[in-house]
Amino acid sequence: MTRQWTARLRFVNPDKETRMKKINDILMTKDPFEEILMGNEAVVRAMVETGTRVIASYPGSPTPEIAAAILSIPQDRRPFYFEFSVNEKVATEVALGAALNGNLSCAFFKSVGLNVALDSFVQLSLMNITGGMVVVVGDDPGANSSQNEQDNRNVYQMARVTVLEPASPQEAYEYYKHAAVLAKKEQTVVVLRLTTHVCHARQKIRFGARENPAPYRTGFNRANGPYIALTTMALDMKRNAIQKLRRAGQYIQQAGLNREISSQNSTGKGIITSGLTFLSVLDVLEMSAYRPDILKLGAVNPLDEERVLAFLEAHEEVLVLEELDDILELRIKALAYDHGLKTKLTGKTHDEDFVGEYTPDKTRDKLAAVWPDLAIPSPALPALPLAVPPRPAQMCPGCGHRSAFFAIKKALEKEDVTVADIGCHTLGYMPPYEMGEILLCMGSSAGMASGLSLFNDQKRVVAFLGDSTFFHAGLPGLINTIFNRHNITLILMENGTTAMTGHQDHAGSVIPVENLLKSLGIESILSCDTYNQSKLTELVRTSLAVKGISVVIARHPCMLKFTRQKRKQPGFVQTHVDIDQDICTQTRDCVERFSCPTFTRKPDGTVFTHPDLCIGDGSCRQTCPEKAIVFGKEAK
Ligand SMILES: Cc1ncc(C[n+]2csc(CCOP(=O)(O)OP(=O)(O)O)c2C)c(N)n1
Repeated sequence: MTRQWTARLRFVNPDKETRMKKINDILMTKDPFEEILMGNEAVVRAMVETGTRVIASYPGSPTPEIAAAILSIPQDRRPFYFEFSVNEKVATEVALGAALNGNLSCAFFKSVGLNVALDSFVQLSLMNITGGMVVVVGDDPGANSSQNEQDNRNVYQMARVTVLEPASPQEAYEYYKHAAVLAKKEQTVVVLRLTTHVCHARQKIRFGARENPAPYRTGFNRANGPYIALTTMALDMKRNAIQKLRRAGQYIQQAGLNREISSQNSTGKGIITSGLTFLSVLDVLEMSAYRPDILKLGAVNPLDEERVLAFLEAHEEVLVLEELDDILELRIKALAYDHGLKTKLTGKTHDEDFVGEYTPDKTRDKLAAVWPDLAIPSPALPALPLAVPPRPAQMCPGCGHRSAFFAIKKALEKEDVTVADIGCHTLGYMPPYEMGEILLCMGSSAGMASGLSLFNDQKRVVAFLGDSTFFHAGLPGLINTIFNRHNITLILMENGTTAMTGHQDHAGSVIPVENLLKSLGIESILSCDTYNQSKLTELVRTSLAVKGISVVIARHPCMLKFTRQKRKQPGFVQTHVDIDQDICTQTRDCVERFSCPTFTRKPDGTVFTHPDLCIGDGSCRQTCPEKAIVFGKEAK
């Protein structure tokens, strides 16, 4: 199958360093220009052009490149204030506070970040946000880098917020600008709903000019409120939110955000779609026997009922094609029912329709099932000459978490229960470590472990937690453990960064984790470097013998971050380890128990190392009972 529309988006990743150096110049250019940018980067240019003044975020895929692009602009040139907040809820609150001072503001985060922000987020539409506020949420259909593929469109109707959904990086840029204009005009919040491949695709985009930023404002005035949504006050504020949403609908119509792509030979058929699915539909219809008309919705809330009704009336059959849940479909069916329309409406018909991204292949299958006479050929991508072996996710060479898992496993019994949390250390659940048997969401390990420990004298319960997650949502669970005197061992995997999402800074750089733990009154806090494996094993054993809460801080800097920094130093020589084949007796502990990707077993049973993977850290050397792992020739 040819992919003309989705292929116009580029998914390649050129040399990151060079790109990031260039990107800040691009983002700060004064006059209009054209450039190939990633969706996430295009959003930053829109922030610059719209005069967004305060931006707050907590990292998470698919949006961390928004932060990377922002941070590529040196702080003294940055035309806005930016911070990584401690979590998504706080980011939303910081952005709101700044907007109540009169500054256009923005909070951005990933799909599940909205769950964390929700308590504050649902209040936003009730507020008169004088400066205007945009919330950028990166949904992740296909769960490419998330613990689920939740469809946040389910929430927006409840929260009574306007939601714009771009299909491409170009639209991501344009729609952010619309969101900003509307948010300022109505003194409200507008959501820009991105999805993974809109965030990460690259496209040549025509950008506008930028003005010098206006001074920061500090003009909060409670007379612009009410800002306290208590009892009956909340009802008037809700009435106001409904009015704003209605007026947002008028803006959406006037701005032409919902558009129709008409065909000469639609044969009375139409498709209503939005987001990236729209591009997949265009791709697939390149090869069809006829082309249904398309109504492409750029605004998923409020629904442009007038436009949708006119489209339904003009067609005998309409297919609603949307990724994930049947949000549009149910509302469109209700609309058709209310107006007594005879249009045949089809949407999701199988469980699989609710699962995964609507790639051109998936979209093709759905279209072909609903309208076989479209006669769309089956995917015609050439088969690969060799089956590519699956490559499971794994920790990087030299990762301190690997050393930790190797050491901790030695201290555990088979029946002990281990509870995972979210971060690079989640990979501890993979063989050969197999630690962390349950995972919910960020910061959930201490709470779950506490529940598991109740009435449980037979099994010891161990919870893992990363340091960024500790501050994000881990603290309440831990405080609950202390408060209610639960009996767990917490292993804090401290690597000094938010590793999994690209090494963002976190509160631990200002508030040391160990100090905070001590201040909570935990009596048993032990710590060591994870490369000191025998010591870590011993500390975990000691900790497991403690009744009540005990903590082991398993510390080692993230080696990916550390090695990248080291490689930039002049005269740096990469060292690596080798196997001394004269000593090696093929116990294969390095491959089967330590499992660093540097070690590979040949068909004849001998083991060799990959110098291109090995970072020369040597954390593996203590794992070999024969001491056959030695530093290579370049070792210092
Ligand atoms: C609510 C929420 N926000 C953001 C993320 C994205 N995310 C995945 S892991 C992680 C943090 C990992 O940092 P840390 O706890 O320090 O563990 P590390 O990866 O450094 O081992 C983040 C922010 C998420 N999964 N859920």
